[in-house]
Amino acid sequence: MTVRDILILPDKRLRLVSKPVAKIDTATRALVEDMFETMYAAPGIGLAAIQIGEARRIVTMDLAKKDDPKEPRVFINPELVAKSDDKKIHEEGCLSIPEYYEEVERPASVTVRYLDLEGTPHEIDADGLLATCLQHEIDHLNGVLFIDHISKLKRDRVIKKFTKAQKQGKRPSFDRDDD
Ligand code: K1U
Ligand code: ZN
Repeated sequence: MTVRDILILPDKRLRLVSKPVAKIDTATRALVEDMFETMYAAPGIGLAAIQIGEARRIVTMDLAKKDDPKEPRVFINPELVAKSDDKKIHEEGCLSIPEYYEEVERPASVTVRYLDLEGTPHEIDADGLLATCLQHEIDHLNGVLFIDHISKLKRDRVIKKFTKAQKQGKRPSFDRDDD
């Protein structure tokens, strides 16, 4: 098991559309282990495989509260099959856009179909943080970032800061009151 490097904006690979997993084999299981190691080390509550450079439709997640037992979840080939008309605003962050947080409006509840690590199909109805996190991660599988859901003005500013920081070999800093 390895903690892998997380791709950071403006890495172009974050815009790739990931390919479905055709067979859940040893390599898939090894990748999932690396994803959990990387997600817990970050720390984060979710991770899409493309964030460690693997363009496959795999998501790991753990929404357990700090100090509670771990609740690792794996979603293979997750599909959004239904979404509510009512919307909810939630503050989001992204391990590929470190230290930048912004409010995002998304459907309040969703239904997601996916396979578990044994290849068994499931369908879950999600609301709250699970709904937000599932939508955020499924977006990653389609090359979409949470900054694509905010104003163009804010998005362009974030991309500019990260692009400049990358050229200087630094990390950008954000003031939470910046906007
Ligand atoms: O996909 C990612 O980049 C992971 C991201 C997931 C996410 C967070 C918030 C809303 C939607 C999706 C993160 O995990 S950012 C880090 C984070 O939220 C966190 C880290 C440690 C403790 C609690 C939260
Ligand atoms: Zn993210």
